[in-house]
Amino acid sequence: MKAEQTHYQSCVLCEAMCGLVIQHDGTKILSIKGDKNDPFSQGYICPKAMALKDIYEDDDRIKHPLLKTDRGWQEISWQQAFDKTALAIKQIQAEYGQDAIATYLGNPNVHNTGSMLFVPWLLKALHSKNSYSATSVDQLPHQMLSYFLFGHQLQIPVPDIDRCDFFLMLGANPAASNGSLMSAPNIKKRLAAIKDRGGKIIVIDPRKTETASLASSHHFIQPGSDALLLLAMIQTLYAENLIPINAATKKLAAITLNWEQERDNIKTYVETYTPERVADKTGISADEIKHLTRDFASAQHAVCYGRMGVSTQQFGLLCQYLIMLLNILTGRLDQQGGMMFTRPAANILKAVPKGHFDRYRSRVRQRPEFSGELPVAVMAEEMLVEGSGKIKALINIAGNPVLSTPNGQQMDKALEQLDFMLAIDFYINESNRHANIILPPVSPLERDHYDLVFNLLAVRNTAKFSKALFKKPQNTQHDWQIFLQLAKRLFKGRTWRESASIKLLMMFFLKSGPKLLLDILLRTGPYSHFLGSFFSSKHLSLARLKAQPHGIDLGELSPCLPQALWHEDKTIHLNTAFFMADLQRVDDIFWGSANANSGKTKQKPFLLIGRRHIRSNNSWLHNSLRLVKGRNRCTLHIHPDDALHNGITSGQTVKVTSVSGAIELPAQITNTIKRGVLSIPHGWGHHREGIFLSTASRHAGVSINDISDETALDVLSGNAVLNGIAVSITALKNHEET
Ligand SMILES: Nc1nc2c(c(=O)[nH]1)N[C@H]1C(S)=C(S)[C@@H](COP(=O)(O)OP(=O)(O)OC[C@H]3O[C@@H](n4cnc5c(=O)[nH]c(N)nc54)[C@H](O)[C@@H]3O)O[C@H]1N2
Ligand SMILES: Nc1nc2c(c(=O)[nH]1)N[C@H]1C(S)=C(S)[C@@H](COP(=O)(O)OP(=O)(O)OC[C@H]3O[C@@H](n4cnc5c(=O)[nH]c(N)nc54)[C@H](O)[C@@H]3O)O[C@H]1N2
Ligand code: SF4
Ligand SMILES: [Mo]
Repeated sequence: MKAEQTHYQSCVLCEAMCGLVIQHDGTKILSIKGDKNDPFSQGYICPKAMALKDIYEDDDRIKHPLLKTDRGWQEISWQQAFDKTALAIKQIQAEYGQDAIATYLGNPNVHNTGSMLFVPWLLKALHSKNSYSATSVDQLPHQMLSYFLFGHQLQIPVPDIDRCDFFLMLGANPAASNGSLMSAPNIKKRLAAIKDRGGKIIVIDPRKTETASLASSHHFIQPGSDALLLLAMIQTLYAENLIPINAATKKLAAITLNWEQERDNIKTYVETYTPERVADKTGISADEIKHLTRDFASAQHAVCYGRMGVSTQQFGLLCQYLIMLLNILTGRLDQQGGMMFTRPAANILKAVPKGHFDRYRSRVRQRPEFSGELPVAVMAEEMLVEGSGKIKALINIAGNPVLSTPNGQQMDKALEQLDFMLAIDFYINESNRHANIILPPVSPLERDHYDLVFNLLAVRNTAKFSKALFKKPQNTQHDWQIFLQLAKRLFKGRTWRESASIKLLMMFFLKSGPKLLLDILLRTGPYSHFLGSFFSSKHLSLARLKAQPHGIDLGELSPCLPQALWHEDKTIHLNTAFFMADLQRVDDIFWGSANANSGKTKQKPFLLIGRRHIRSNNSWLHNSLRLVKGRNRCTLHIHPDDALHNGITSGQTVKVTSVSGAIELPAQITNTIKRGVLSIPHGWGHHREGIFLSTASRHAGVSINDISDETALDVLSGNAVLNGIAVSITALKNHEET
């Protein structure tokens, strides 16, 4: 046996960035534990960390480029794979135009340093308007909000959880997700600390979640009605004169464009949304809404935060806007214990476009782009509807749209009929089974890591460089190398300027990869001052970070305004007219003749929402035996009264039907869900033919996105509606124990 060695690195599986201590013998992983010396996570890890070992050892993981042939998948060389791919793309673009190639970027790209830095070059080489990503089934409202208010799509403030004493949380379940747009390892401890210092946590959720059970109080809310609750809270602030005049609100007033006028506009907009009027629609009484508002306004350090449950619903962007207004009106933005901006050591904001809106629209549904992306809910129709401008090919990078985007069955059909599909992924998932070529990058333990994205969204400023645990095996490629190799071939023969730019890029970066860029970002970042000049060895640099394998602490969040504003006039632009225009839709849906849900959805008796589990990660960790063993987790949560009323007993198979289709799964009767609401986790349903997944989970579960509705959008942002899907249920005869 070889000598045991210790390696330190950060986990890349979710947003919490936990520090790991990995014992290994040079080829095998012996154990993965939490790193007590990591200044951010301080020893915490969750059960998913061990999946890094499972992914590394997984025989189903692809290690060579694959070409689909009549005789099945054939291994080919990297050179062949790159050349074939580039040729196919060039031919399709020559025949059908540049927009005939679509790209879909999945979630793991943002957990991959090389992908973050180099995928823009591939996109640039393709130059297609059909650019899609998981953003529009996730945080698009947050990005649009930050673009409009602060002038940059990624200037997203986060809750200062460690110093707040009143945490109002809507549509988030960090006890299962470990926090999102709020990187906060060991969230349960951080939440417990709020209560220990005499503070309160209030959770608003149609489910009494793992987080809700840790909270001071929980309010069941009708899915999709948060905008009403938030409007009523703001109405109460005005009606009861609860808007404080203090240093915090004065500072915000001074840096907000047309503050007085906007403040009066808001008052007029919200006037009719009284707590009494919205109580029945939300399921929260008028008295509770008023109390909540008073408590929020009077707490010393309060913050209101909303995540997936309020972003991926019919009023995603309006909800995020109203949450921000609540924070701004009560002086919580940029204040200790409130919503604060971060100061990451390597700041990518300068390198990322600030954003733009509605420069062009999708062909079929005329949906506006945001910052060069169209909503993924329109991707399948752009592939299926005939006509000039139809998508003919897809490059799917670290994504699984068949399981992750609305109406997966339609997506499945759309991918099947493409002329060409390339997947860059180390698994053959439900989407990639339709690929012609699959290019597998190395696994997460074979690459260096610096978290460019989640340090931007972390509740404390820290920095850490993780060296790869294992050397990249010969004849394998990093994601970023794949992107550059393809970009090089696609740029060939283009204008002199384009060819020159890619040659220069290749010269500098094909060898150094992300490291050179990372070093520049660190040396030019906000912590350069305390460490000396650009070339000084004391400067915060990559070398300096490498010498600190546990990472370094850069302190708590501190006020960043007005410096963090990107609008030229250095003010916050509330843009009330743009956001409040959506109130018309609120009125139509809640008081008019429109259906309770947007899109083609017809009235149905139940509203369906999702859920996450600590041992799942979207659609792709279900081949790790240790994470999937035990009881089937892909169950239908239903309230006991609803079960009784519909003749459903525990474990009974239930057919859940929406306008998009039907799925069948076992019932789990629980009073942790609101009456009239059902819940199914996403990412399951691996039964489709042709995928590589050898654990029993191959046959477990169904995909909720087979019944979500691609036409249901948060119209203001284009984000998909994944929570609050109208469905009906039927109890089936067969009875199986769960
Ligand atoms: N109904 C419903 N649907 C949802 C959600 C929901 O709450 N409810 N959540 C949504 C959200 S928030 C998200 S982010 C999306 C996620 O949706 P997607 O991003 O489309 O899918 P993932 O399940 O994350 O699949 C990731 C794929 O990337 C591959 N992969 C992992 N690491 C790497 C890598 O380093 N490089 C490459 N090239 N590939 C890699 C994995 O093998 C896997 O096949 O799902 C969304 N869909
Ligand atoms: N273990 C695990 N961790 C993960 C992931 C994972 O799949 N598994 N995925 C990662 C990713 S990509 C992301 S984006 C984050 C997401 O992290 P979170 O935003 O914390 O996501 P969820 O756990 O889905 O929590 C959403 C909550 O919204 C509630 N909800 C649904 N509809 C409504 C509504 O209309 N109103 C209100 N108020 N609440 C509603 C749901 O019941 C649920 O409790 O998690 C990340 N971390
Ligand atoms: S919470 Fe779990 S999955 Fe997320 S970073 Fe930490 S160990 Fe990894
Ligand atoms: Mo996500």
